[in-house]
Amino acid sequence: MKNLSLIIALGFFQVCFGQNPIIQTKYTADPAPMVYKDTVYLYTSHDEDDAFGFKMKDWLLYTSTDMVNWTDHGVVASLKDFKWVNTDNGAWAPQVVERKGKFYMYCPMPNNMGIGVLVADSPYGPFTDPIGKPLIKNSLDDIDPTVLIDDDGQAYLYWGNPNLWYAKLNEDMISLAGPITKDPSFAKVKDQPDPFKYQEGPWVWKRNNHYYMAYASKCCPEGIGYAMAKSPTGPWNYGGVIMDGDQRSSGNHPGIIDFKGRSYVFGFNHMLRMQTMSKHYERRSVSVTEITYNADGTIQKLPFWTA
Ligand code: FUB
Repeated sequence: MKNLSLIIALGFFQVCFGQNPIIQTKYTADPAPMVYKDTVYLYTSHDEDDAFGFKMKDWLLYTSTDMVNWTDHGVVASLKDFKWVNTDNGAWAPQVVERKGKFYMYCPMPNNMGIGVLVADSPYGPFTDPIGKPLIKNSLDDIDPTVLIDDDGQAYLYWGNPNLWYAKLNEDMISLAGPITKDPSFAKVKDQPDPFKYQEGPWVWKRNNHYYMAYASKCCPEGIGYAMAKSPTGPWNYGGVIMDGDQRSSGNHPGIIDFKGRSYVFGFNHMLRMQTMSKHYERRSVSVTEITYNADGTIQKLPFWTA
């Protein structure tokens, strides 16, 4: 019966929304796309089907070479891969980056246990924990890691809700090369305007010498905002909104890539959950749509997820 509902939902959404949500056989969130060679590797978190509240045990992988057809590779990593994690709930938003043929997966840990890192020789895994402890254990903000490897080889790790934090990584990608800093551009100052409305889910990238930080903006419903800078450590200037919050999307978590000459934003929404009439709120669905950059590097605002 559950499968029948999903098939009906799939037909409905293909008529109404084209290919979105792109994953319709499982509930997925926190998309972390990685372009490697001619393929998009889409890592996601995974909302369990039978859960009430967040129930997230593992991370999934989907691949595509055309952004239309997606292959399901199932679970690529789970909380069990971290020996120092003693719960089976809390596999939140990850990101995988490649450096010199190795693949590093940065994973937030449940209950403020910090941010861990896994490494593999292939984007498909197997991923193992090279340090046996958290890479980041700094504050209650320690979720939602995102990584930039700059053109000079220096890598930066950013994370945080409701503050944005960052630190340099060593070339080994599994140790810090400097202090942890709370980014002042995104900081909320009492009685001062806060144009960024940063909440969580940072996603960093560099394009045409502009540094970008997209993020989920101001909760419930969260939209996708972004900032731009001339350096990886700011100062950041508010760029605008890529997508407004919408009642069909209580949260959000952007992942932005260029692939085969086009640019895309991934995120998630509740369209599949609403269609299947699920009462469980934390059942999300990854979606994707094209974005367009203006000549000055700013990003054109989109309506809600389109095909
Ligand atoms: O999926 C769990 C949490 O919800 C993520 O860490 C946040 O970014 C939000 O998507």
